[in-house]
Amino acid sequence: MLFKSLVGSACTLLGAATAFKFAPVEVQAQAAALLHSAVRKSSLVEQANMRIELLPALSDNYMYLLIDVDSREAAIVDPVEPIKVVEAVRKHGVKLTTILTTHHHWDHASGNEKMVKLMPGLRVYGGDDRIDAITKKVSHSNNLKIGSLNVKCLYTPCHTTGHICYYVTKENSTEPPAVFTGDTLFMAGCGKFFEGTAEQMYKALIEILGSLPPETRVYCGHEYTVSNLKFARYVEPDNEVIQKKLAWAKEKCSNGEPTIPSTLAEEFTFNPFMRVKEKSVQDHAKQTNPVETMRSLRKEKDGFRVPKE
Ligand SMILES: N[C@@H](CCC(=O)N[C@@H](CS)C(=O)NCC(=O)O)C(=O)O
Ligand SMILES: [Zn+2]
Repeated sequence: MLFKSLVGSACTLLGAATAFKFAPVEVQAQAAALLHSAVRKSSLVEQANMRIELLPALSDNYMYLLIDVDSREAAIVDPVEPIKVVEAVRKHGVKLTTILTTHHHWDHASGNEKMVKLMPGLRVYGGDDRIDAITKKVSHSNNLKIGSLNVKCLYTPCHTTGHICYYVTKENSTEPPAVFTGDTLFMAGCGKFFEGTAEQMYKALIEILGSLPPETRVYCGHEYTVSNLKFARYVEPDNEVIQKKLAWAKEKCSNGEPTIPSTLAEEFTFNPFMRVKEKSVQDHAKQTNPVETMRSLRKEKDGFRVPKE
């Protein structure tokens, strides 16, 4: 699954990875990862209490360094490239205490063992026994702390049966919270239903994530925004928000900049999987029920050929 994603990435800069298309699949994967990592820029989202560094990894994954500004304690989400994490931790001069793992797939969890070797004593959280180096299995509504930040675990099974999203708040802060959504909610899309159903993704996107404050910033597991918005445009050709966002996302990607984060309020305006209650989306799917619309959209996207433009 992942080798394919490494060479067929949504945000292929200069199309460079395609030069390796006749090489063995492992070489393709390594070449694509190197090319992408070299050109994708990291970026920092700063708030008074919470600092989040977006660290591009592999061809289109994100790792996130979450820093509590008050205590200088930090957590890392899905550290698939540990050396990059260590460099970022040193750069910020923070104390890394925790790994937050969204799910067990290797493009998210395979750095855990090395991370723990490099920085012994790390707490490793996740919702699945298949997660490497896990020290504490969490479930829905479990709370943990990164310094003064509160992290609430949201159980969102479907992409995998043990998928967890992490919702981060700071008490008495007027600034927006953050949610790390792994491969459940992507900007303008959602994860494939590898181990779950449309009912579960509906619950995850609409009932659990969708009921967080609308200003919540969404930090997802992959840079798939351009290809997701092309599918969104196909579902809702008359939705101008999608067209504008697509032009913006293409520009960002061509500069090697992330399109992340979005907000939940924004997702409800352009993400077809968050818009399954909208008539325009239901009409496209030839359905009248939101869960059936979700099922139909996912099936359609699984076979969708992303247009060049
Ligand atoms: N469509 C992906 C293919 C890779 C893939 O299957 N990715 C998984 C996560 S590792 C997924 O759930 N993708 C969601 C989707 O394709 O809509 C891409 O743009 O590169
Ligand atoms: Zn993934």
